[in-house]
Amino acid sequence: MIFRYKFGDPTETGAVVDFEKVQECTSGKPQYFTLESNCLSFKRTLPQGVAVYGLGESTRGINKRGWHYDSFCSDDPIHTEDKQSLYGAHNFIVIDEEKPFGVFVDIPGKVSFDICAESYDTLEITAEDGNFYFYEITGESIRDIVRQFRKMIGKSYTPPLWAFGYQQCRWSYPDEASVRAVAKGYKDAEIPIDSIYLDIDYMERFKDFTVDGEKFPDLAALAAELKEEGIHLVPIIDAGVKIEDGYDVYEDGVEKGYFCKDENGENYVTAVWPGKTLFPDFLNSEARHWFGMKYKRLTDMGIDGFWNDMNEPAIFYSEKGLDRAWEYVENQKGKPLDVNNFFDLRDAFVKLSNSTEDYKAMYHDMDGKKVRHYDVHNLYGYNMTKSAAEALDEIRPNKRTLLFSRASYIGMHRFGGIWMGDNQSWWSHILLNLKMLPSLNMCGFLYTGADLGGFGGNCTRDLLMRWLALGIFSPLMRNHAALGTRAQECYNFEKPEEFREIIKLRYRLIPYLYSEFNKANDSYDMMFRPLAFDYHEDKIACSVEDQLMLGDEAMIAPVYEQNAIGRNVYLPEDMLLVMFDTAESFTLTRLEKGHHFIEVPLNQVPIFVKKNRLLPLCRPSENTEKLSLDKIELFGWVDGRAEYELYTDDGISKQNKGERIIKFTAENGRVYSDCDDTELSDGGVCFD
Ligand code: MIG
Repeated sequence: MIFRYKFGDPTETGAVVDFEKVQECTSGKPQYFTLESNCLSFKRTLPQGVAVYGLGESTRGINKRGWHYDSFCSDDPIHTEDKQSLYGAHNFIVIDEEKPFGVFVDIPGKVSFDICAESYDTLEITAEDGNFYFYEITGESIRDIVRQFRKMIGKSYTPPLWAFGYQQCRWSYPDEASVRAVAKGYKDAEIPIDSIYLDIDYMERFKDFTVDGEKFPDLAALAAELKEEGIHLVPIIDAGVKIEDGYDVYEDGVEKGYFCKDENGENYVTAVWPGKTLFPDFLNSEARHWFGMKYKRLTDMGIDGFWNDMNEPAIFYSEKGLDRAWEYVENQKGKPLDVNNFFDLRDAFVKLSNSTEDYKAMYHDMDGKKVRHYDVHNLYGYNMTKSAAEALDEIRPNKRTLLFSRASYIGMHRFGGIWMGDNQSWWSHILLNLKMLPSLNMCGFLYTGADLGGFGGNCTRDLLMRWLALGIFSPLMRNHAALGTRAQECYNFEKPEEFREIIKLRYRLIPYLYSEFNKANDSYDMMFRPLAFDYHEDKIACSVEDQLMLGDEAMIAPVYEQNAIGRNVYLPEDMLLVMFDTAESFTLTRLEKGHHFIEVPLNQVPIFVKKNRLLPLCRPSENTEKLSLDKIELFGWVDGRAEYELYTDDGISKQNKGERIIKFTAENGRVYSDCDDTELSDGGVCFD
């Protein structure tokens, strides 16, 4: 059951699309919370041990209890425990009481979730302004509540199949030659790859939808040349539009009035990479369509994937803010500096970036209604991505485009995926990557992944190896690194053949991952789940925060500590351990429910398969285009009978995806399928 309470006069965010099961409650008094008189703050006492799940992209644990989170899309590249906000605003939680229930706060502005941080047993949700919808969802289990929520917010974005291939990014590959060198590097090392990214330097002076003609004299030809090798080029699009005379996107947008304004209706001048910029008013439907259609300039060059960046929006400074800072500094000149004004002086310019003052001074025209940016802040990146997705639907009808964003809000999951932003080359960020996967799945984000190897800082070989051993399971598998950091392409490390094997294993897994992705999407379910969701009666399983269930077949437990020879793994039931030492050679071990220390050498990847389930792996290939289902190897521990239904489709069309299910069965010591074109091998199956 879903109950909705309306407070004030909420802005429609578009997060919810299916109202069939939603019951409007006019009482204004939620069942599970006590409401403070100002109607902004909801409180509930949580007995010790009650876990809270959700909040999508955020710091800390899978169980969110014990910290205060703020939903406010933030450009913050240091994802440490003390942080309260990251790039996304995902206001959905499930409280695991005896009768579990879910809460979704549909508010375009800031809302905070103090989950037993201030007071050890109090959950307090506080909205900053009084206009929002508050949803309470009841159900039989956590998973059931998540499914109801997901159905209410609608199906998730589905990328093309090639977006499940291995992807290489860097800030930046600044010219044609460096892009070709990456393609060659992978080819020479015989490491499979499906795409190479273009970061901001491909543009002419960082202007959206332009290409620097000197560094990339013929992008269309380059895209075509790479596509011959099965590699897609994926350019970045930034939110800010450069102010430059003669730049048509700027001039046209100004003329049509499509940029964010100040209080008096003048364009709000900010600065980002291109220098002075204006922000398109993505909350205006005409502006949205106008900006989205610009992607055609790149699709006309054969581009079929994009990533949207800086759309929290990230602001280096605003013209007005800078004026104020100078004024302050000039005023201080010559004055004695004491402990108070010294720090103010020192920070005068630092504070200019991503400042609340700017968010409060910027305005949108929401189809006739003037709205302060700050109050709808969390909808900005969402609507940038919606702008692209809706236009791409027009530009490339019935074809899927790879599209993901940095900032997001629930609802955006229907239009694109997200990546987890600027993480660091830290061991702890492998674990953070793992923990975000199920939380994001709860909130509708299925196409997601972190910058493998870490964005900031220098990555070591062992870090990348271990991180890839997790990354091979996430739908978005992209290696990305920041400007000035050590080269992070796999072939730039010693023994590239060991990277080759791990990535080849990814390609063997793609049919399964694609199948589980689509099944999860179709049934509003989670592809990655905490053990607590599946083994709720098992206290130990409920406390596991470094393993995940993947689909209904597998469990993953990556090594995330440097110099570790292996790790402790908890098995909530009997499972088959498949230890891959290369993509195609492995050992099988039957393991009983309970605690195990599993040795995992650096180049190996463990996958745990539940008893009487089957995991189908195809042959490795150099890219997804060459991936075939002709030969499937099954893995599993069969005591009786096991089945798997593999979802397949053409991997590219939108409507009428041409679905086909191939069924595999293992029983009585043999395996078979209902598809004559697939040759099966049972090398990975143990029969009892
Ligand atoms: O302020 O385009 O998160 O992936 O490489 C940095 C340069 C801007 C932030 C993105 C990152 C990208 C970088 N961008």
